[in-house]
Amino acid sequence: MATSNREVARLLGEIGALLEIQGENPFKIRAYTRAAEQIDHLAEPISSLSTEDLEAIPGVGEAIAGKIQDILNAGTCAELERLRAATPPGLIRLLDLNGVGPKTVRKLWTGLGVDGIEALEAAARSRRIRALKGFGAKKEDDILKAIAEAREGAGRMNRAEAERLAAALTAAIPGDSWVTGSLRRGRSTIGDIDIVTTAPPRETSLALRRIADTVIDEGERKISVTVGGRRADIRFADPGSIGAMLIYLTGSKAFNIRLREIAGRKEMRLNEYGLTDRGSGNLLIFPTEEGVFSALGMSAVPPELREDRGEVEAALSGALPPLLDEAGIRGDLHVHSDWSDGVLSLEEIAAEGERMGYEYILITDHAAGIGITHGLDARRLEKQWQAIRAVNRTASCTLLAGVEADILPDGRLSLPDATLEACDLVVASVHSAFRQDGDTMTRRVIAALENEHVDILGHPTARLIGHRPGTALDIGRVIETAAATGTALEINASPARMDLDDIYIRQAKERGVILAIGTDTHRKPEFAHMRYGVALARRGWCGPHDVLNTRTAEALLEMRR
Ligand code: DGT
Ligand code: CA
Ligand code: CA
Ligand code: ZN
Repeated sequence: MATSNREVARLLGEIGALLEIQGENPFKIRAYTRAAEQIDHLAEPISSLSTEDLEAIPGVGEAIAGKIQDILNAGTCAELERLRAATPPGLIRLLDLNGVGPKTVRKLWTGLGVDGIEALEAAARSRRIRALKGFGAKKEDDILKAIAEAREGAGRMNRAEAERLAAALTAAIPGDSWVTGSLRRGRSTIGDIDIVTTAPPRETSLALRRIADTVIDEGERKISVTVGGRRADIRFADPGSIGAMLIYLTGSKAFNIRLREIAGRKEMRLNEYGLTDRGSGNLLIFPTEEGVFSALGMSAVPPELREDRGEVEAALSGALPPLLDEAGIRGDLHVHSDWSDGVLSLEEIAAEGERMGYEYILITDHAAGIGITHGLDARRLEKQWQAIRAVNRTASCTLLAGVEADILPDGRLSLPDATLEACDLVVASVHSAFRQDGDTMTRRVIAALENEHVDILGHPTARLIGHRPGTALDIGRVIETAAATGTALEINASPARMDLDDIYIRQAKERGVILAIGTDTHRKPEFAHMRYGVALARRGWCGPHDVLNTRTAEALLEMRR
């Protein structure tokens, strides 16, 4: 397979970062990082470009064009290999830490001899980092936090991968089965897959052996396997007592512990089999979760809330919040067409919207910007509006004429105000210079929120699960500004992003900020990712009034005026 634009961009970016770690010429460094940004956003495959076209890309001169050719032919180039050989390999991994860029890595390396994540953690814990010029106690804290985050995220699946594997497992199991664990709770990332089944253990074991890579552990109560390189735990249960088992295996662990306390207060003991009365020693079993909750004197807690974040108290006092559900979603607020980097035509998008039962879809093609070579400029955007109007004449799902404008590194937007003003709704997002320090990034995003034409901040932290940490954005300040300016924050439902995540969604909601769920669809199957966004919104305690997607198209347009 041809080397993708993303891969070429990644390797050029690595050269730029290594040059910076090595303290080489700033102009040379800038050329590589600029070329990487440009190539990441090229509309056509870079392997199809002539040398002449290559050299026409800003930042790409004769020298870099030659290296791109080598990368396309061999997957690497001499310059990259030279730099890798000269740099401790652990240093490159430090760049994946939130808020750590090449400049920081260079200082840590030259100033403290830090050569990897362990050495960095030791330096932070022994308070040696604050002594470096330009660093302080806060930076030290941030570094420790980033290390903890990186460990937490390591090796976790995104929801799409986890769902695919869970579906293969439940299809193979000869009987009824239920997905539990973090997947059922709707978390943005999944450590392992947990399934409860009433199928007979022996047959289940035989069936699973046919699709599993390995069987890790097998017993009467449970079998653990790996499929597609990922772990799955399958628990056996009797239909008559599956209620307590579903609760136990759905978790979270913190929620389970709280539930046991509640049982204890009622002189009962809760485990995965049922409730035991302390006095009589009788075991009460339940065929449903609701039965268990009701015996504990509380309302049934929706799986997405089961994190011990106040939901247990709310369920005990009958005060669980009303939650958003998929049926209440009237439309998708982030969709790309073939006018930019999507593959669907406007007609196909309208047809898909109709199939999903949507009243509207907000078309948000990329606007031209730094690093976005084939985004729409004001003129093409106006052309697109005509095309949208034409589709709307016959489609039952209305296309809204939006745009995904770029928030440039200095906080300006990539389209003139007059164009933004003429859009139905404007999404603005960060697509470049992800490693800006926290203060610069926060000011950049706040500047965009303060633009009166921006309605929604797209994928606020710009993280890519498993590939790129979120930016060093101060989300608390962004939430304050969003509340003050009435700008919505996106819940980007792409399984690769899940951005904002649950905790921030809840903070935003509590400050009165409106959320906007968008799938960031580029191809047809991605419309279905809406359910991941709804689950995240529920995890953030959002009700129907907390998201824009439950409003009618008229109400959305009204909001603009
Ligand atoms: P993950 O896999 O890291 O995404 O998160 P979970 O929540 O799926 O966690 P996992 O797979 O370790 O365990 C599945 C459920 O089993 C968990 O949500 C609650 C329950 N569980 C696991 N360990 C314990 C424990 O030590 N005590 C209690 N009460 N429950 C546990
Ligand atoms: Ca799990
Ligand atoms: Ca598990
Ligand atoms: Zn975007």
